[in-house]
Amino acid sequence: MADTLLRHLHLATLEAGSDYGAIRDGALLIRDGRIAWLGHEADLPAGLGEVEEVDGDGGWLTPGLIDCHTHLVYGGDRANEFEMRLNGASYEEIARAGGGIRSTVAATRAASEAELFMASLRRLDALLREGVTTVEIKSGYGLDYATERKMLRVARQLGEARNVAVRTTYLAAHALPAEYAGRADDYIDACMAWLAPLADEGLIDAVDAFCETLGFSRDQVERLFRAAQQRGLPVKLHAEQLSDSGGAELTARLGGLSADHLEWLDEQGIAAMAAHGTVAVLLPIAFYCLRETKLPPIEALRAAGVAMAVSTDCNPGTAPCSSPLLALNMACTLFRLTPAEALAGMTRHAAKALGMQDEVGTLTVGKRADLALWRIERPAELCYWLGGEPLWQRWSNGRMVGPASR
Ligand code: DI6
Ligand code: FE
Repeated sequence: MADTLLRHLHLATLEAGSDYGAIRDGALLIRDGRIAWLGHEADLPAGLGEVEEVDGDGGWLTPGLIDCHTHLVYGGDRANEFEMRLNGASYEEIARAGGGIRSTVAATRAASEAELFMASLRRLDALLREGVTTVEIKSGYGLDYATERKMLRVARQLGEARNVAVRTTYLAAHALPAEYAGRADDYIDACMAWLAPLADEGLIDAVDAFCETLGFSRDQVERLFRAAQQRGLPVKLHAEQLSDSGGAELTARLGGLSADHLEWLDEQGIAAMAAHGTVAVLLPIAFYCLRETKLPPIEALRAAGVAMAVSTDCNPGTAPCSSPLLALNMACTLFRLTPAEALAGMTRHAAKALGMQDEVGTLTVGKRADLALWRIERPAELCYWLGGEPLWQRWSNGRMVGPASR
């Protein structure tokens, strides 16, 4: 494959430091799927040999976006519950009518692998149209072996069907299925038993859980995480979303990749995350949809130097959203991140949240050429516009794969 030279564009390298790591009037060379050179166009090395040129027409090139926390494989949707609530039904009434996570579990169990794939592909394609080149996808709407496996298989199939890197996360400990009512410890044992064969099949890249009074206790999460770590799998946690359960502190202490949500995170949790380099994954769409009022402690996380990632949380209950750009906007408007922080949160820090920081997340020589080219005049526009389809081109593994599907 001939080398590709992207020129007549500006680079937002997102390397550490301020101002997006911007290089105006830049150029970037792709060789063998990797970034081989980047800098000011005026400094292009001589004797590049035969290259295929792409004229960026003055746009901005960023690392491809990384959506590091999604539940995008699921059956059905919950639009009916949204409507019921707005017509006055309470959460309890909806739950009694079989609603909430349980309704998604029922729909996901009922869907065939092909149906689940097609429904999820539409959501994935929406992410790609907004510049995503890496996406994390969780299981967690199966809550039984066969359906957790089906979800993870579909996630892998999505990665094969499209030019995007998929990281799978095993989230069987998302909710207690009705079959295990009153037996949460037994259910954690089951999650641990399912882990081995699913990992052996190559279906699991990381392990997650929902640590909450509604979900699982710290002790239960710790048991599951130790089993994951014995198999060499990294861990991450839904922590401190609705109350302070100390989940972030646990995850940090175990050397986990990230703690996610964090509205109720306390000082101790922040200190532990800072000490262990655990990434804080912020999910402003879920905050918005739940009409939360308690903000995650952004200023304290910033002061402690904790890396903050931003993600869609794409799921049918609390974030029916497949727009990473909307998540960037809400990270700014609701959580008061600067646009530079938000964009680092969906590139550099999101890569770290997936343990992929040596491979993707910044424009750096040697990293994979996963890139997004935007029709914008300044990087802050990626956080500013609501809609508008600013993506122009996407590269995955050095291949130009267009703004849309494929
Ligand atoms: N926290 C969330 O926001 C989602 N899961 C979780 O642990 C909600 C999932 C759902 O309601 O379907
Ligand atoms: Fe989530």
